[in-house]
Amino acid sequence: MLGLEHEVGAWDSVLLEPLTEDSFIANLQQRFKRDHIYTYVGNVLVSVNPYKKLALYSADLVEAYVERGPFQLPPHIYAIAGSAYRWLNDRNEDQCIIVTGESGAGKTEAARIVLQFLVLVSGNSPEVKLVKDRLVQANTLLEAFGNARTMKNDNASRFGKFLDIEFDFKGDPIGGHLTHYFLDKSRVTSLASCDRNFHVFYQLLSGADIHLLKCLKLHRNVEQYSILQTETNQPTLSEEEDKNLFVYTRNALEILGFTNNDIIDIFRVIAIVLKLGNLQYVPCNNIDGTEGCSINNDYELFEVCELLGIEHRWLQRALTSRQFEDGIMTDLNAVDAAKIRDILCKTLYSRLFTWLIHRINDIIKAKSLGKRKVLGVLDLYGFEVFEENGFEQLMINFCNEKLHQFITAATLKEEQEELVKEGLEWTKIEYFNNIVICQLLEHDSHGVLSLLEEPHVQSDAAYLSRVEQCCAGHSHCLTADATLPSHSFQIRHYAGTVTYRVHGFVEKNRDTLPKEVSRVMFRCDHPIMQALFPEGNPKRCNVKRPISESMQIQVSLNALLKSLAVRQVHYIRCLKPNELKQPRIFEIALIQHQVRYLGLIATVQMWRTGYCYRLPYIQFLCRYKMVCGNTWPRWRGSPIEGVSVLLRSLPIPSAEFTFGRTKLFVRSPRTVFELEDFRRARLHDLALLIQKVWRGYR
Ligand code: AD9
Ligand code: MG
Repeated sequence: MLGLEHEVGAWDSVLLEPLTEDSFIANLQQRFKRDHIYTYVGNVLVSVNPYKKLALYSADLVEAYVERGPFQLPPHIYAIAGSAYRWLNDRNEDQCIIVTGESGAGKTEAARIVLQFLVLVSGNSPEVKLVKDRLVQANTLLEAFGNARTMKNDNASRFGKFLDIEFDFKGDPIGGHLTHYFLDKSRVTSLASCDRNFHVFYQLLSGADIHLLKCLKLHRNVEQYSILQTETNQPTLSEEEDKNLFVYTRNALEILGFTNNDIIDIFRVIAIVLKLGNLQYVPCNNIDGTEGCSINNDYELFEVCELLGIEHRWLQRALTSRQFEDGIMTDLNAVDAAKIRDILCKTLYSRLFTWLIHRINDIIKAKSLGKRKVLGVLDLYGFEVFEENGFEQLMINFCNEKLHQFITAATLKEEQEELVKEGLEWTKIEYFNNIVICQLLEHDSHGVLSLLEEPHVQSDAAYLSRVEQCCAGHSHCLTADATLPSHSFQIRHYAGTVTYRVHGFVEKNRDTLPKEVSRVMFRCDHPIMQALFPEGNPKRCNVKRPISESMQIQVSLNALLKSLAVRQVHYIRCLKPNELKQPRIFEIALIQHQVRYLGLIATVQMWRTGYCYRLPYIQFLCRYKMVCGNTWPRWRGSPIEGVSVLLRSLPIPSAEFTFGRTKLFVRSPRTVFELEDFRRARLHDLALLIQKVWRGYR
């Protein structure tokens, strides 16, 4: 159990004296060495990944954090989750916890700990327990299907996840909703040398019993499947681990209410992807002298067709020929046919993932109507830069850039602007505003992402040339430079410089599955194919072309950030202490880099001189006038005078408050919680008084 007496360094960096970047990092390091991985910057929690299991998470500790409230116990994710939960219940306001940090910094673990807190802190009626079980299992399931090992992280999230949990007036979860962002589907068919494919492939092969394997026409051996092969092939997880994790994944499906048939159908799609990926094409000459191809290992295709429930000739024709608008069929050469095979594998997998999320959302949707509040947890993929970076990294880093902009605007820019507007004395705190990079990426007509949408950009070379025309000379973009590798451009992101190779950009951005393949998939007997390939329905004419990946991510991310802007937001900033994924190693240079780009020193300065909370006078009076007790409502006058009277009656030092033009500013979070405690105690007294009067009346 964490005890106050064993604290190391400063809990809250705001209290550091002197405050410098060095003292800030030294404090984190001193605490990290003693396994104190959490430190506050005001009400922001900084977490340094320990890369080892720590005894920091238990039902007892949850209880302690609930009983004693935040800021009375050492910094912890439970304290942040506890604050959000309290605000939700006491103030009836929607909440959000944003977890940030680069790949491997500990965001997904932190999000899991938040969920664990919410599960432990809320009620235990059978209905509530069922909702909680399902929320937890949804998380487990999505990790199996949406996470994979990369060079940076053995359990890297390959999709962005926003889980909104709905609560009733008692503070019990009654349902939830998941939103996902851009799945890195390209890894289904192409893996970097140290990476693995999505966990579920390995889990299924190791964990399925012999009957299931037979039913899916699979072999246990990973080496049999080409989409699971890399040059080095060093899967980190052992077969035993994958086998155990398969039990969790299967359990998750069962607890979420998927029937046995549903589960087999889902794994059948995984088996189809594995076997499709094995198809080999050999070139052949057609009678008319053109180049065609045939499938070398046709037995795989026969099995795929059995699993799909479709005649072999239909799929074989769709995979080896192409129909043009005028109805004329031509044979594909082996290279193009292999491309279609890969697109089909990726489309099948990513649409299965989306289908799973829709099903989960139906299952976890709140059943009861009525007033509810939501607490969301945002866990995206972290900023990443590899030796070679492609379309996926651009999408992922774009998300991080936008999120960073949101946080900077909320915590540094708007905060300072408001202080000036309210007439408070203020020395401006300097920070880097990455809006310039966001504009470089998503400018309406010539942003790096918008250029991908131009109708005449039909090849990677055409795209690169447009980037060179439109972005050359931008302070955060480098193009056509002798120092760059060929076919690439470079972006100086808020968190580091990344060189992107344009290979595959145009194709990956558009959903280019040929119509005839969709039509064949729609005709399959497999029960979910019609849902996965609706555009293949011959009765649906004029189906709109699907929106491109980059447009989709821009639209959905902007919608998310808009919705977050009206919530009370809490921040967990995760730091990665080393690139070796090892415990006990704290690389100062690596931490310094993250501290700088996250703007943490500016955040500490903001907190030292600034205010954690503000409320218009009239709202402050409405909420807290009751804590004045018997002295109220003797006073009459303007709201600001009322607030002065109120504050004089409280045992809180006046230095904690500053009067602005229209709002009262409060310095430390501790004071806000004190005010809330006074209010709660007063409400309790009033309830007792009412009971007494009521009894007397009866
Ligand atoms: V990514 O952007 O999805 O690639 P994350 O999500 O930031 O990344 P993740 O939470 O997956 O990183 O953490 C990486 C690994 O660090 C985990 O698999 C754990 O092995 C380890 N980790 C992270 N946080 C903790 C913790 N609080 N305690 C122990 C941890 N280990
Ligand atoms: Mg993650």
